[in-house]
Amino acid sequence: MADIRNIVILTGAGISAESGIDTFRDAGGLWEKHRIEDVATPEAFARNPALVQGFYDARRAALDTVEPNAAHRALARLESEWPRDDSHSLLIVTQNVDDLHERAGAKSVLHMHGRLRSALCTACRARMEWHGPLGDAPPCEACGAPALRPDIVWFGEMPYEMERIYAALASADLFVSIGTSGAVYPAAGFVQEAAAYGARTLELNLERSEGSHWFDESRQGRAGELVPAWLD
Ligand code: BV8
Ligand code: ZN
Repeated sequence: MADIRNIVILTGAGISAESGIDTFRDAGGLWEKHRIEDVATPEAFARNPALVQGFYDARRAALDTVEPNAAHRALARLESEWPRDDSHSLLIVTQNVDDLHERAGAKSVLHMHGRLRSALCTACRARMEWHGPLGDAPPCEACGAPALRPDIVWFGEMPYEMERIYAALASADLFVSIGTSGAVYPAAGFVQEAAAYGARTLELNLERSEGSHWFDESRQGRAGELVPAWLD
């Protein structure tokens, strides 16, 4: 790792699996209990806001019952030891909407698909920290309207901070993907973007993913073991 100055780490649901948070596509995953079209699109929210609010209220509440695992802690340690000068950078881009990276101590975390513990006002577009349920239509802290939705990027919506992500990929020496199936774009295309700019690419995942063939190296195993081992 000594020759690495700029690193981008992409994480997906697999890094939180050992903390007890459902992944999306494994057996019994979130999407098995709900069809994506039913709960994770703007159309679903317009059609049945109570169902969608309930789906996210349950997942937000579940955050109180889980803890970061060894993989989250290993990444936080890597970040704390990363050189702090303008010729080094480390960015964790997560597809996850949980707060386990932050609770493990990571600071440089970019939630490209939003966060469970944030609410977005559909009236004034304000975003605010939110830990309770949204299903009972609480008023927006900025404009007072009962118009808060989960601050989650749904299918068909633009992920957050894409320019910042592509800038980081363009200057990365190393791109590491941890616990993602490579099924969802634009995240699934980041490995090709980074490689096109000359980054080395590494995948750490329980099994081979849809994107494994794009990586210089792909290791299979549980994140709780693979990530600390990668950093030792
Ligand atoms: C966009 C928030 C355009 C929700 C998520 C038709 C209509 C509209 C769009 C599309 C379309 N067709 C295609 C698209 C594009 C679409 C897409 O890619 N669809 C896929 C299904 C084909 N993408 C979008 O819509 C994106 N937006 O395209 O906007 C646009 C452009 C310009 C202007 C405006 C708009 C937005 C996508 C974001 C959707 N929101 N999340 C929520 O969380 O409820 S995506 C959702 O799936 C998750 O957030 C997650 O990020 C993502 C991928 O899942 P993974 O994280 O990879 O999890 P998964 O279960 O799939 O895999 C887990 C992996 O971990 C497995 O490989 C497993 O082996 C491994 N694992 C398990 N245990 C462990 C482990 N690994 C290690 N250790 C373990 N212990
Ligand atoms: Zn508002």
